[in-house]
Amino acid sequence: MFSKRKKGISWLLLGVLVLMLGVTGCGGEKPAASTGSDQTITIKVGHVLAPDHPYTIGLKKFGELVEQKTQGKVKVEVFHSSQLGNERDMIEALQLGTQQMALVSTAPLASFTKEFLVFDLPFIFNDSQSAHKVLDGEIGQGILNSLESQGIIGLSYWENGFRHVTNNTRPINKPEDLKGLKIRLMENPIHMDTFRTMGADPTPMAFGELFTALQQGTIDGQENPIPIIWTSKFYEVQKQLSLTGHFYAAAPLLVSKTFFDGLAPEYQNAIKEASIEARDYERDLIAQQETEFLGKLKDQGVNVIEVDKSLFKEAVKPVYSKYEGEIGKDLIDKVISAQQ
Ligand code: EAX
Repeated sequence: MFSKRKKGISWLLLGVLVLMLGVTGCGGEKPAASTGSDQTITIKVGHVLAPDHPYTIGLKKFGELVEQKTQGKVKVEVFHSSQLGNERDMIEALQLGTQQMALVSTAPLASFTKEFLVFDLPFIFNDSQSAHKVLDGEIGQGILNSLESQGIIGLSYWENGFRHVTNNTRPINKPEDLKGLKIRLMENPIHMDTFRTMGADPTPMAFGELFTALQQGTIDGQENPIPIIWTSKFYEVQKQLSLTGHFYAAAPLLVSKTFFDGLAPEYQNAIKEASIEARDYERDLIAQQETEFLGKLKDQGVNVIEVDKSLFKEAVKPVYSKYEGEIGKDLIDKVISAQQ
């Protein structure tokens, strides 16, 4: 029926149609990325800690995983030591879309949303495993999702760790020993009230200013986990360490919603998967360093004091009464019972 000539024209038209579908993506597949499938996307991720802290090592691992999962199309640049600003600056930059990612403690998030306050209550978590169970479960994920209203996507909870008090004035064996000491804290109302309740003089300060303030003696002490006390060399300016473990600092890995929503689904999935795999890797590093570095701190002449934590737990009970209304007694009870 068809002449050879007409058949040839049909095949030609069919070829043109297939070519058009392939080029314009009308065939249904989405371009590999909003910036064009042949371009490399670079993510800048910032944090405030030292280049050898698990935050840095874990983020480098995250970058390797993302690059593998996207065949090299998405790369991650890690900026440590507050190179991109302090934690509040970076959270604001994510909201504006001027920075792609950040790894911060939950405490500074209190200035943006009240949802995370429950995690900043003193002694709310029994141990790291219990914290991971709550954070990685329904309660933690629900609170992480609340960040979307702030223009931020919380990918997973990494770990900063249990925080302990250091100072250069006197050994701290019991809460009363904190009386009158100027202690630097993160910018968080619960943290400030907790130390005020114990008689200290709390001073909010960005992490990047902390070492100099300790060195100059403008503050007497601070509180942070063992890996930070070692990697930020606080042992050079702080000779008393009391293992109070008064706060657990979770560290959500955050991405700008504006940036993330512009990525192709396959890149979004790669970033989500990598954030979980690297989270577990980073948590293991924190656990290793908490054990390894305590001995090193003693070798540097730090007086390490094992305190009776029940004295501190009793002293901070008024903080729960004060914040029960704002946080919600039912949420506090849920976090406690979820650890049983
Ligand atoms: O998130 O500020 C602090 O003491 C935190 O431990 C630090 O920002 C890491």
